[in-house]
Amino acid sequence: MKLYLLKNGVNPRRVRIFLAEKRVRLGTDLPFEEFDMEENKGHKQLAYLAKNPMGTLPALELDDGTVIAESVAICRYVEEMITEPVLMGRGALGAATVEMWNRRMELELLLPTIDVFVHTHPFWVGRRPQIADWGAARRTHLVDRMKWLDGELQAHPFIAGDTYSIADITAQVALLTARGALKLAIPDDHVHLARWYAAVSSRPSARA
Ligand SMILES: N[C@@H](CCC(=O)N[C@@H](CS)C(=O)NCC(=O)O)C(=O)O
Repeated sequence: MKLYLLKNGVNPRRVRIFLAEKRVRLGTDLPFEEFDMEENKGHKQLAYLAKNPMGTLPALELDDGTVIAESVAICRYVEEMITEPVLMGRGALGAATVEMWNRRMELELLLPTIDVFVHTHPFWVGRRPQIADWGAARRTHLVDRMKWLDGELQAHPFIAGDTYSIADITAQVALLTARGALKLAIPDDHVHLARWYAAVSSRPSARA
């Protein structure tokens, strides 16, 4: 089995954190290869495109050659193989609740963060078409959703309820990127969001 990653990639980071929570040590328990957007661009070479024609990361190659792309699909596979700690919900209601929150964190936090980054950051000039108005609109959306999430976290310690889950990981990488690449930190008056962010950031997996 081998995991393909991209240096500094937001989605690869989700899988790295998920694996760390499952106590899987990259390189020791699971071989991996990390591509670099700036240097080798190995994910755009034929060898990788033959495995994942979309040329995106992460991807998990199984021993029989099967390739699982999409961060959540990889996490689902790991969740089924390593059942504890549960990160994708226990039972029908637990799994549905975590899925609901993880989708919300993808659609309402992570995708807007990536949109603002791609459409407004100098790194993407010449790499992707940039539409400044779309970037600005998505920034407004992201700010609005941070406020919404602050309100939600008044009622529960973690994103999907009382226990840490993949939804926390998705929100964590989104807000990490917002703070770093977009210079959009959690506002001082968002005390519940700040409390949650401090809690997830202090877990050992945050350094994965
Ligand atoms: N929906 C996919 C997104 C994968 C994706 O776009 N990954 C980015 C890194 S965060 C990537 O591979 N970018 C390289 C490129 O598009 O050339 C997932 O959740 O894994």
